[in-house]
Amino acid sequence: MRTDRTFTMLKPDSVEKGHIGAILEKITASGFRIVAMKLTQMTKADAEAFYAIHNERPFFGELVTYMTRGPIVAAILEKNNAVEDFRTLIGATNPADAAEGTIRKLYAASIGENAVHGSDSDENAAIEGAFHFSGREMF
Ligand code: IDP
Ligand code: MG
Repeated sequence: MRTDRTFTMLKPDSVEKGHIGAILEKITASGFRIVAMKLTQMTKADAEAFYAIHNERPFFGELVTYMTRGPIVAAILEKNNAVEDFRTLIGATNPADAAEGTIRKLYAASIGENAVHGSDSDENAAIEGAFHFSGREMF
């Protein structure tokens, strides 16, 4: 399992608010190389599958509605220690708890609408990247 790649989504709130450029600038300035990237919109079935691990949680319906309401930017990112370093860059799930300067502190509105996704393990980074991209879309 490679340890130098992670998967991210700039969630619908980030796209709606015009934050794509600022967030990508922060990501690349932090040393991540873009391996794959696209603007896309998840269907209800896509979001239910992507977030299947959360399907018993009380916020699951709200999460699926949010993640499907508009386009997202999906991307695979490369850097040494990518998963952990990207989680540090995005900050805590709840922006109220996120460290100063993190993407969620800067751009997230709430624990639900929290601007960005970052994979939580190397295994999930590979699964999530393959969910959105074919091998010929990775560079
Ligand atoms: P993470 O995105 O920081 O890994 P997870 O616990 O994996 O956080 O939750 C996945 C996503 O579900 C969050 O990013 C957020 O959009 C949403 N979510 C998590 N907890 C809550 C909550 O308590 N209320 C509403 N939405 C939530
Ligand atoms: Mg998570």
